Amino acid sequence: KMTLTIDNLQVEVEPGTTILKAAQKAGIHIPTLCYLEGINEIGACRVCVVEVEGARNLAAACVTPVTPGMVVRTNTPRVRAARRLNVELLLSNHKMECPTCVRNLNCELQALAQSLGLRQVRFNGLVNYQAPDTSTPALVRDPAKCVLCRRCVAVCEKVQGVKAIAPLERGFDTIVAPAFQDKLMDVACVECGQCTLVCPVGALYERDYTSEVWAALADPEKFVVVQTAPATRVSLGQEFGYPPGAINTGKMVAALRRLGFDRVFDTNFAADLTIMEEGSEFIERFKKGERLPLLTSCSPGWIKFVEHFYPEFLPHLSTCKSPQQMFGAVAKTYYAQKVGIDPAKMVVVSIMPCTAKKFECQRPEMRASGYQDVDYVLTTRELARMIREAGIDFESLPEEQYDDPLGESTGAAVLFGATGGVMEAALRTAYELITGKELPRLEFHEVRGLKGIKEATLEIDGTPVRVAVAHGLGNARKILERVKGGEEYHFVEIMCCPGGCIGGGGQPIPTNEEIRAQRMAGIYTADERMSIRKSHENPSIQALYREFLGHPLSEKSHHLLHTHYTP
Ligand code: HC0
Repeated sequence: KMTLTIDNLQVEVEPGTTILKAAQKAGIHIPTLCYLEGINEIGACRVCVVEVEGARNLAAACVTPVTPGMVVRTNTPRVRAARRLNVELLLSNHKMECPTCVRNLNCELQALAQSLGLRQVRFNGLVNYQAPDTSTPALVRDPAKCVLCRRCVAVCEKVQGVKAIAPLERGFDTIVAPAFQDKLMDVACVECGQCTLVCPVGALYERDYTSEVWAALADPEKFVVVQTAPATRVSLGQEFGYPPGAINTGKMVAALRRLGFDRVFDTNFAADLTIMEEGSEFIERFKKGERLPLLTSCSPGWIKFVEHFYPEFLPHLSTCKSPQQMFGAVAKTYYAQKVGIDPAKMVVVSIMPCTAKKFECQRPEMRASGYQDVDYVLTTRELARMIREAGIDFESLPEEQYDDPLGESTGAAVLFGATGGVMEAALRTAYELITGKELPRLEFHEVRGLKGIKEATLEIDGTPVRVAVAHGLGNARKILERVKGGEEYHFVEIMCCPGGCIGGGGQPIPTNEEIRAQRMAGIYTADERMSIRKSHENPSIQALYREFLGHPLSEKSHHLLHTHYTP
């Protein structure tokens, strides 16, 4: 331990601690912008400068380690002037269109300018007015708003291991972009949107489809059906002042009805369906010892990652489409027939915590119904915008129920929203289908929690089944390398985003480690609250097989619910 003085307070910390961390310990807030704990600690923006006694220059608190007896001042005229000047310079080459910016009122630069008392920008810097990159169906990159903090670059490289973007050029010409300033569409970007979660400003954000959805809702010819992803029910509330992880399923359903959707259904229904199909696929492959480990296939950023970086693993992917896509295919066939609606007039909208789902629904493989199975994907953030635009008071909404039958689901399905959930849901069903016995305990704690890689060996009927779970593509890479190195697993769940969908790139901002943990707790509570907690016990799924599909892995199932990804 060592002692230093910050603003006349004695602080005791471990050697190697930064001034920023030491100040936090003392309850002193030092503003930051480029700093992202453990991911981007580069001292680039110089917003966190402080005075260190005896030093000539101001020090960036986020990267300067403390020394014994150090005397730090965080709130002097010189410090305040420097911080203001640094932010003023950032604003001088920033496209300031705050009232119309997607991040207005949730922008770190705006908040900084306010908290530092900045009232004017005296300089005119060179703004990069290059047109925003709208080449992908999922993301928009606007260089004119970029403050070069490099948080997106760090997340893309260090957390996701993708490296789609980097700082290019020098000085005023510096730009964060794909190599050679190619379009995002033309590089190995997986469209996960983790960059949009860490961007402090409006330089990276989701491609917005709200106007298309408003138009469909206003069209009397269209029958507009909506599905909500597992993770959205524990995150949407954050946009309306609820604590992260608060379970707002009923209010979300009520809001969607008030927006005018003709039917409000649940992706969780299709998650149960996925378990029936993927569980059966696993049992089949496990028995034959074929193409093991089976890799889950429901996370579209992960699929794109395999396609770009590990095509040799494509045969290992489950042939199951994701629940979002299974839902679309079932809605435009089974449900349309059941209620006598022309699928050509049906519009399927998804509310997802994910930006890559926007890409997924436009993939050519996803037209099994004869139409594009899912028409539009809105992120949790876009739904919040629609609710606000419609003038709906979220807090005073009643708790409403999903419509039948594609709204019925189980506790297993909601687990999909957190890392380990698909595995746990699959095990609940696979165990009972293999053994014919009831599970002695429902929870598989081995695959829960936020640890990057989770491994377990479970006994099913005396046979050891070795499973692994990874979230965040950096961890996915590690697992795939282990498999290449000879490590034997039978079943591996991979989710593209840290934490799984609760940490998806379309979730409310901020999304950080603490918030992920809170949303994860919400997911487990939501599971406990369900009266049925195993996918194979969902009566509406049983009816779907009885009335339409026949049985899991039937010909019809294969046609509608499965696909193949080819290199
Ligand atoms: Fe997910 Fe899904 S669980 S990917 O994370 O499998 O996005 O929430 O909707 O499709 O169900 C996202 C979340 C989904 C799908 C489901 C899966």
